[in-house]
Amino acid sequence: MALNLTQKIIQAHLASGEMKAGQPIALKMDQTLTQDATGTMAYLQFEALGVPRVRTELSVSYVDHNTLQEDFKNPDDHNFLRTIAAKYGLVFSRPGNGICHQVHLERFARPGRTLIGSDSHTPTAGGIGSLAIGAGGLDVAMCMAGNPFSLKMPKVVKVYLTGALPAWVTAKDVILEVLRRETVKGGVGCVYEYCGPGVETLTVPERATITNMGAELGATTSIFPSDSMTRQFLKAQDREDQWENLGPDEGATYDREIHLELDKLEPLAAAPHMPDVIVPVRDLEGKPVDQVAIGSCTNSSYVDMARVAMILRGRTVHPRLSLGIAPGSRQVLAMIAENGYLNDMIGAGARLLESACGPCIGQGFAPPTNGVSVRTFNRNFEGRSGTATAGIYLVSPEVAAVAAVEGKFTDPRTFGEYPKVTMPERFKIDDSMFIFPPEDGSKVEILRGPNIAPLPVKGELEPRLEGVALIKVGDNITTDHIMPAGKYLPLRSNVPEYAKHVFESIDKEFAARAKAKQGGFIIGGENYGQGSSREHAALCPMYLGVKAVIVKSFARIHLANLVNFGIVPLTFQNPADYDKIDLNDHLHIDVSDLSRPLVLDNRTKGIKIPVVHSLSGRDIEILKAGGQLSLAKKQAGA
Ligand code: MIC
Ligand code: SF4
Repeated sequence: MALNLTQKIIQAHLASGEMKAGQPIALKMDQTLTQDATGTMAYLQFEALGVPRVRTELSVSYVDHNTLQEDFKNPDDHNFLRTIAAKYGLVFSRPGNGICHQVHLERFARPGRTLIGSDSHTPTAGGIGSLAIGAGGLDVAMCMAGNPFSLKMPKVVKVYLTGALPAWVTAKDVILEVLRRETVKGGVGCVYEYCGPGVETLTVPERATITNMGAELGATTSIFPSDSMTRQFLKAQDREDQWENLGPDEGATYDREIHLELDKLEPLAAAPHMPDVIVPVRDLEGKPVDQVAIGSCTNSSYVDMARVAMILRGRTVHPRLSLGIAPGSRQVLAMIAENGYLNDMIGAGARLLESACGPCIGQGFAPPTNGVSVRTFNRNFEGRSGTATAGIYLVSPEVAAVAAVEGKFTDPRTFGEYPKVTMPERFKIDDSMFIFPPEDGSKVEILRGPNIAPLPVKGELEPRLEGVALIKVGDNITTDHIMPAGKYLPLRSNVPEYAKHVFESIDKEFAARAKAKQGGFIIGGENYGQGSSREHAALCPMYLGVKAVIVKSFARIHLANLVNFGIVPLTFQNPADYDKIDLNDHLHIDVSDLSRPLVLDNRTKGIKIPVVHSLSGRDIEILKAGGQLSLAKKQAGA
């Protein structure tokens, strides 16, 4: 049977299940990655599994999120991560080496390999032809211990590209156009597989910009074929031996198809406060801009930076705004320094930020009150920047650089000649900021700072869940709403402290109320839990006693995280029943047999509401045990 590329890689890694869309499958994972903000938990969980060394082909621990170091917490976490990597056989990417997805693409991601990462933008590696999936830290820990990754067999959407991008139109505009058509929930349960003659016009970093932001579609992942362009990139990274020619079989079929004519695209922006609120930049023409930020795992490659530098060359950043630039990796930074591009940036008055996530996750460089911030990032959720009143616009580096010079939105096509930058034939390769693990790590002492709190565990699932509706939220609630990052990132290793901030931006009293009521229920709308992979959005509510989350629909990673931490995820059989529950209503449900039809009893209103779930047999087993870790320990004991 002719297979598409996604099916081919899945088939080669299938540990169990059948390749039928929607059916549970398990995949062998060749590589794992973590970053520091999700990594500390992931390694505590890995440690609890009692496995002496990682059982993957390659596992890398990056430090890129939590780098402000306002006190001992972040540097303590870094020491913990460095020592635990050495103990268990992981490569450690030191702070300063760059953003995990950019660095992984440069140095480790491989065509045809599977990768699981505790960060939702792990699909960046799809740009090189890797099947790369974002997940919660616990799922990554399980894979590091050699278990396969469980998921539902995705549908495969063919994205057929024709033509070539015109001047000033970029890979960012490709994915913004896909988001315009598909929306932030359109990709749930799907892999976006890019093909067609337009593919060969896109370089690997351009492809990676597209697959990176596939996360914003809610997709399982996105992938490009591995072709001569991929080979060139690998060669330039001194890894040509890792190249494989990979693509769909002749006559492969797909579940759905969309067609994009690259030559018809124009510069686009995602307007506040969702990545699918897409407007052409020409419609924003003249709108004053208060801040510009260039970087993030979406748009911080060498060519992105070089083009920005050429736009800035000989000019000065507009007096009304501040421009911050974070090159994606030390490789990129070193190369723009060598080629003089850094001088163009400094000369124009750009503020150089660390090669890290920085403002993308609200770690500094917040916009002013009511500010219009133009960013090359991938998420513009309300408040994520650190300024509740700011509006974030997501654009290409070119649109951002032009706005920085002009002080207002400007259609870059009116700015002048498009700067020509070619991909380097050879990147500057310097792996000295990776620490490779010793053969035998058993004697390594793990350093644990006082901010690293023990893992909270939940008991077995109670047969009957009872409590009040602790909060009722609308559609598209993000994990940034549930568990804010930014200034609270240093609390990632300390669940009891972090849990005090659950839902803070929506309802300041939530955490106190949940504790006082000894837990209860969360009621939500469509696409609940979209965005990041942070399992704290399940772990901290679990710590506060949340028993079940009842919504119209879930985002993939958050749904898995709820199961992993023993919170029962349910959906309304009839979405209109959402209206039949109000804040503080007293609810009751019998979950002693999750294979039977379930009825939620709203005792305050005297109404019975049918609810359903999409849990696999394995999910139910995990829930019953009180979470994945409890189940794993139980099984190990048995
Ligand atoms: C994000 O972009 O939201 C993050 C911060 O990278 C998260 C991970 C986290 O919350 O630590 C993600 O995308 O998964
Ligand atoms: Fe870091 Fe932002 Fe990318 Fe998340 S989206 S990994 S915070 S750069």
